[in-house]
Amino acid sequence: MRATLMIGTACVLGLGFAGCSAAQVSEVTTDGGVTDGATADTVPGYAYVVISDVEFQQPTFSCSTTNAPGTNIDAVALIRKSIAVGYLMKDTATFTVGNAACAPADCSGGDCTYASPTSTTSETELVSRTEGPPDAVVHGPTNGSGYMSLNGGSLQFQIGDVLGNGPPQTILSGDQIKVFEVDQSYKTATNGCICTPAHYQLWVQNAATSLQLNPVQFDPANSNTCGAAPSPGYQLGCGTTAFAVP
Ligand SMILES: [Ca+2]
Ligand SMILES: [Ca+2]
Repeated sequence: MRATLMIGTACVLGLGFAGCSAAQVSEVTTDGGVTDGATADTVPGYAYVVISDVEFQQPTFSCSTTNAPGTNIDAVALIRKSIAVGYLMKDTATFTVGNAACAPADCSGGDCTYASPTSTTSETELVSRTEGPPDAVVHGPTNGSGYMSLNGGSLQFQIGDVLGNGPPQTILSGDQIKVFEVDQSYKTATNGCICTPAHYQLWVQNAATSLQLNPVQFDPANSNTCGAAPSPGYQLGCGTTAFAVP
């Protein structure tokens, strides 16, 4: 079977995906080491991930329930052969405010503490809480740490190494993307966390396409809200969820 690998993926991973001319993309055949110099005709993976918060579309959603409205992102892992090989890469995430954002006065306590731009905490600080391995903690009466509320917005980013450092990794067919969302698995006997499993879309992107992924596994702690497993064709994450890259 003839397979091709691409060398010089830096141009594939580059912002804006400009400049990937045929001359810059080398092809290597792996069926005997013959290099014919032809350009591979498909981009062999995805450079970016996008999480888009749709929790506000749920009939039970209310801004006043908490001060952490919508999807609460702790971390995002790239899973390859059942092993986490990377996490959301530092300094690559861009947050986009959503149209359905809760205003500060609408959130519990009159402050959407974990959401940008409605919190006094800077967007840079909030976004940085999504980088690297999971570390979110809900502290009960005092502020939690290690996560960001999307508040109807979206987050686009790349995947780095197991500490979230660069360079960015290419996401491949057969991989999984696992989003760690502050859900029932973060609830303890004493922290008083409501910890609603939030609903969101997950997309992977390359120069040619933006592809919405299907969830393949929900966390068992969220079965009351999410069910035991995603139904065929269901396209939303629900709390901490693994998605398959086709
Ligand atoms: Ca975190
Ligand atoms: Ca949540």
